[in-house]
Amino acid sequence: MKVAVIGLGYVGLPLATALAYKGFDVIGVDVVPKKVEMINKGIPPIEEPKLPEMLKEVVEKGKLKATTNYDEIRDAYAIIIAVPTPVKEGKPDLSYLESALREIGKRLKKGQVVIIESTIPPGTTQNFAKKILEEESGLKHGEFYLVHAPERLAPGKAMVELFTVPKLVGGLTKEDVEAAKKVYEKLTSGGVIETSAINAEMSKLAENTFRDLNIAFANALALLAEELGANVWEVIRLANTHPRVNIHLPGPGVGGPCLTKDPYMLANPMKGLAKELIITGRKLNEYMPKHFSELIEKLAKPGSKVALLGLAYKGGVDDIRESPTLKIYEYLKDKYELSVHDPYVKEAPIPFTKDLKEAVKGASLIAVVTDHPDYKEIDWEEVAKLVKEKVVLDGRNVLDKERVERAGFEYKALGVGE
Ligand code: SAJ
Repeated sequence: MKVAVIGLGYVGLPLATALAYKGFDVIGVDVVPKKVEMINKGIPPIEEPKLPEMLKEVVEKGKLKATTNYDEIRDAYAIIIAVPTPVKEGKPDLSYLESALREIGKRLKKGQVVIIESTIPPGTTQNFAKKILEEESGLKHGEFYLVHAPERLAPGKAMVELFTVPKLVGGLTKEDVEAAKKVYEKLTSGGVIETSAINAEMSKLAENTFRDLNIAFANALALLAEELGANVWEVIRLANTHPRVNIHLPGPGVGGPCLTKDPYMLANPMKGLAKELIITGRKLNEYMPKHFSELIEKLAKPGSKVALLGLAYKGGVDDIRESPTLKIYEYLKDKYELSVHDPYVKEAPIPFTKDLKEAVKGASLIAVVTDHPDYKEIDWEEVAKLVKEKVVLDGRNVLDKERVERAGFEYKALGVGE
């Protein structure tokens, strides 16, 4: 079965590779020629565990071919859209989606199924995508099929979860769902869950908004714990021993491309208190980098060197999209001599080093921003020899307090009051 994937980024490339791996003949379309060239050589332009080996294999077998030419989608059974749908100042920008839909619409044939994997505001499949496809193709929905099957890729785990996580397939009609099911039932062992387009749209946004609000609650507890002299990590650990409680973890900020935008897509069409609830949670999470910067300012004298550990938006990945570190860097760059360390990141708009010794040399404060597993293994006795002042601020509760203190450091943590 031939399948086309439009947009070969963080979602589209792992998906195209996974489909090819499962035996589909995949055409990947992207507007960036350099990306297409790399993919056709079997080299992924993004970092993702297991992707390099799998991509190389499917390209060598001729199961995945990338192109900039939309004409190659003509004889595909399904056309899957995985283009970005960014949110700018709280408002979704559907321009990439629109241009993909127009290009597809111009070439759409009877019987083809169009699948939107990109995250979209509720109602987009019915009120936006269907209209554009009908307008461009001259066909009526029913002659072609249309579903929303939201991507659920967590960077770092994509090449595992694509084959195991249940897939939501939301159609405008039963026939839509049946048509798209033929693709996904061969891809994931997690099964296909059939629903309507509007329910799929809302549930995708609900997943990430749930997580964002839950983290905002944890951050609210952290701020209170700092005021009251409590320890938020202990508070959450205790609360989570209740069988029906699962409070997430606080931190210096919530990054990544999903939790930072999906709550806005969900809240925009809401009204009153419901809207306020979600936006307030988001704003609280957006405030955390500033709060963490203020904690740093309490511990380090202006002009001294501060080492920020972690530039990726979450532990164990090289992805810096919406990383809290970028914001903390902005707040503090004129006040301190900043060094930024990250063992995974390859490129960034701010200076950083992979060498921990270089990062901490002469520092008056070491602040952990990202929960990279590597930070658990730091040799604090060695670090103690390099720093100017022995003070550590742990933003993610990743360090072993006793080990840090044994090396003579003063240990401070986000969410822990005096
Ligand atoms: N974070 C916290 N506290 C926590 C958990 C996370 O502060 O308790 C922070 C992380 O440090 C990070 C941010 O939140 O900065 C986001 O990380 P994440 O692990 O929550 O998720 P993402 O953005 O990598 O991926 C999410 C996942 N969604 C859910 O778990 C519901 C993933 O499964 C989705 O596929 C992905 O969004 C997506 O593409 O929508």
